[in-house]
Parts: sequence; structure tokens; C-alpha cells
Amino acid sequence: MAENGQMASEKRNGAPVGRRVVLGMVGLGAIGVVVGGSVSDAISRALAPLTSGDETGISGVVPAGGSFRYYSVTGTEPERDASNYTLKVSGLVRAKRTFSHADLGKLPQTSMTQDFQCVTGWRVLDVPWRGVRLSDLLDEVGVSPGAKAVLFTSFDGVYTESLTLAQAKRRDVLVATAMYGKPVTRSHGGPVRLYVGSMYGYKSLKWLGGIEVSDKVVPGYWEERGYDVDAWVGRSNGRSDEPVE
Ligand SMILES: Nc1nc2c(c(=O)[nH]1)N[C@H]1C(S)=C(S)[C@@H](COP(=O)(O)O)O[C@H]1N2
Ligand SMILES: [Mo]
Repeated sequence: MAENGQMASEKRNGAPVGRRVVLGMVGLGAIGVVVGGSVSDAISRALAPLTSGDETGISGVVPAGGSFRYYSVTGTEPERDASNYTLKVSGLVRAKRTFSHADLGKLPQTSMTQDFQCVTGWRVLDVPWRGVRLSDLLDEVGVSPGAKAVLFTSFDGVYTESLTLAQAKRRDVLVATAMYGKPVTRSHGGPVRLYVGSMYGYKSLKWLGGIEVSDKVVPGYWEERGYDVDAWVGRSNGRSDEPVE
């Protein structure tokens, strides 16, 4: 496990939040000193970037559950928007294809409301997601015989993930273009991210740039660093969270 159970490079609004701050937050949570005037000025300042400007409108008190944390292993938010976005679909498919944001909008749209749970423990309840089911996208390009897995790359240039083909076809796996009724924000991986409903948050790759249909699963960024490849909430990583479904 990385960083004492905390995924590294937690950040917000372009300002990287150092590991010390993150660990400090954990300590605060443990002794329950979070609300009101009891938090020292220095710590309040350190926490401010995490609590301010919450687009979701559900920002809770850090580090209690109920709100998203923001992660980027690169410490940056790659800049791409709906106007210059492309999603390249390649590998074991009938027809390789590059989708623009508008192309994605022409495919069947799916909405679902489902929790988001990070393996470090925080969970956001009832998140409204919208986008194209990965299975619908795969049907659109046609999966070739011999395909067994789907690999994902981020246009941050570093982060990767993968799913077995069976996992990829689940109805709660979305190529998400909206959260909370609005376009996915840059911090949350916009304009297009993955949402893998039943698995821990690290499967939900942000800034989705490439999908490759393959004959085998390739462990992703965090999986190379010790997290489980099959990341079912409550049934992996030695955790016993309530499953997400
Ligand atoms: N490209 C990219 N995708 C990523 C990550 C990341 O650092 N980079 N972090 C993962 C982890 S560990 C989690 S919990 C979620 C967090 O999503 P959020 O930043 O929208 O809260 O994104 C996942 N996808
Ligand atoms: Mo996570």
C-alpha cells in the first residue's frame, strides 16, 4: 500500500496537498477535532484548499466522509475540454475509431445514481453519473474474437487501468461525461472519465484518453503499487466496506 494507506498526491484546485497535510488530516479525524474554532490557524489554512470551491455542493467537513477528495498522481490537471477532446479506441476491435466529445453525445446516454468509494476509506453517497455505458461503446466499435480485457489510458500521460471484458460489460461501468447534472469538471477528470461502479475509486480513471481492447489484463498504476487488480468494494484490498451496487 502506498503512503501509509493514503494514495499520494491528493490535491485540490491546482495546489498539491503534501503528504504531511494528508497525514495531519488523518490525525485530526482520529481525535475528532475538525469542526468549529478548535482547529489551529495553520491547519485551517492547510485544509482550506480542500474544502473551498466545491463544485459538487456536498462538501463536508474534512476529513469526514461524504465528499470527494481530489487525486492526481501527476500533481497536475491536464487541460483538455469538450472542443479538443478525443477518445481513441483501438486494439481487438472491428473498427478502430477516434471519438470526439460530440460523437460520444450521439451514442445512447445512461444515467445512474451510485456511490463512489475510495480504497482509503472515504465514500460519497448517491452520486448522479451520466455518460455512455462502456458496453454500448464497445458494441459500437465491435469487439473481435480473442478479446479478454479492456485497457485504459489517461491523457495525463501516466495513469492506467484495466478491466476484464466481463467487468467492462457491466451495466455500472460508464464512460462518464457528467456528474451531478453538469459536465465532469477538470479536477474530477473531465471532460471524460471512467466510472467503475462496483469497484474502488482507483479503477475510475480520470482524463480518459484511450481504450484498447486486449487479450489480457495489465495491472494499472496503483495495482503496480500493491492494490488489487480486481477491486470490488468490500471484497478486495483487505477491506470490508459495504458493497457499491
Ligand atoms: N488519471 C487519474 N485517474 C485517477 C486518479 C489519478 O490520480 N489520476 N486517482 C484515482 C483514485 S485513487 C480515486 S479515489 C479517484 C478520485 O476521483 P476524484 O478525484 O474525482 O475524487 O480517481 C481515480 N482516478
Ligand atoms: Mo482512491
